[in-house]
Amino acid sequence: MKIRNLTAPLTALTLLAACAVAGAARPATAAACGTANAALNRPATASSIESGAHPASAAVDGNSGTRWSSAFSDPQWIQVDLGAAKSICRVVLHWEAAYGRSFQIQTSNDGSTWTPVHTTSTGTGGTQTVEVTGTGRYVRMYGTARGTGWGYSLWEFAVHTTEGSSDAFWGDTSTIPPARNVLMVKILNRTNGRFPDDQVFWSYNGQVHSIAEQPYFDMPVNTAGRMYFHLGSPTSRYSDFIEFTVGPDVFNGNTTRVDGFGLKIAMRLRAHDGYDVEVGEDRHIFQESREATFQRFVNEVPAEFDHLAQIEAPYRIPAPGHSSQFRPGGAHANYFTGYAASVGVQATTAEVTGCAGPLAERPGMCAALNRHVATLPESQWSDPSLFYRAAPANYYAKFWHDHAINKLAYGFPYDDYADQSSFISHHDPQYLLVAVGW
Ligand SMILES: [Ca+2]
Repeated sequence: MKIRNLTAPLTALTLLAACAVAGAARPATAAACGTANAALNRPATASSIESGAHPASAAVDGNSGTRWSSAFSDPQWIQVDLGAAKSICRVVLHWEAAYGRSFQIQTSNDGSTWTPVHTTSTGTGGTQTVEVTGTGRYVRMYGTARGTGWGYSLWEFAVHTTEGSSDAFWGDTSTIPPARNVLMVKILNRTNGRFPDDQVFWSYNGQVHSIAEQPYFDMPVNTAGRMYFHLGSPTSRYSDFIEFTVGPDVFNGNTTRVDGFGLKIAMRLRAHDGYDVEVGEDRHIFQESREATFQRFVNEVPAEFDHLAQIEAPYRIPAPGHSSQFRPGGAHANYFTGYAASVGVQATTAEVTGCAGPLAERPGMCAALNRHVATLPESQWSDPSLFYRAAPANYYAKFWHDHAINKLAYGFPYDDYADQSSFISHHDPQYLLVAVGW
């Protein structure tokens, strides 16, 4: 079960519970990818086996002389359980002669909902090293077209993670002091030198500090909290926030684009059990200039959405519902209305993008409208590969997904439907890193 974004209209803040686990990867550079095989001797299962001599476990036993082999049909899969959510940066497939020509590498937190992190239809067999960015407890090779008349057969299926590797983006985590409250929050200046540390401000519950004064905050239990960030001055219009609920032994929270984009934000949650995931804008967005990101938005969204990067520039890119052009009387007031009506929903465009009015209590339908899958059978509303394929769709939300770590973002209030949001939650938290960019 998932929560609605805290900024959603009519949100019941009490719905926040430690029941959801979303995760996103640290997009790892090759240098930051660990060398250990995280799949080694982990539990593996497969869609089928050719015979008892070729079990799934033979692909993760570290022995190059043993292999898994499937039945001679499509599709077939093999998956491995890493034991806990990990940031996955590389998968190595050591194919036997029976290789997969078309297959995906997929990740999952629950073993049932899968996210593709690599897709190919031109596999050539041999030893294939695939650089990926994803997070999950489970990693799966999902084959849809075999390269031969035989099945799929892997001598070894190796998975590499960022665990234990260094990552310049998040800096040195060994010096983070232990929390006396629930978890230690550290705010990082990732403005690429645009602002010095004494001009990067955070505020929470009446406290205001620059990073230069105080980069750490020992987070206590709270309900529906927000931490705000300002660049330049404590009241600058260059501002954004994260939102969270912190229990005695749990952190629940997310980055959000539900209201708008103000600053590039990413956060990484580390727990004492090794859980270590991140969400928010990806490294590429952090690295490029603010001007480039605004221009990227204009370049990538359809014309109806261009103005969002202009009407509050250079401070914000507001969500569609905050633009008069998408409201009654505006140039694009009818952008979603016909599409919504085609599936029996009488809602304004702003009600669609804001999951308000008749959609306030309909998470699935609101998400389906925003993602343009509403006319498909409801059974397909949770398939991310079908999302945003045609207009009308919430291309504002799509943009933030396209440029988010693991493509997870809160682009509209019910964007947690089908596990697409940037919500993360874990018990026994150790620290939360928050990167603030320009
Ligand atoms: Ca083997």
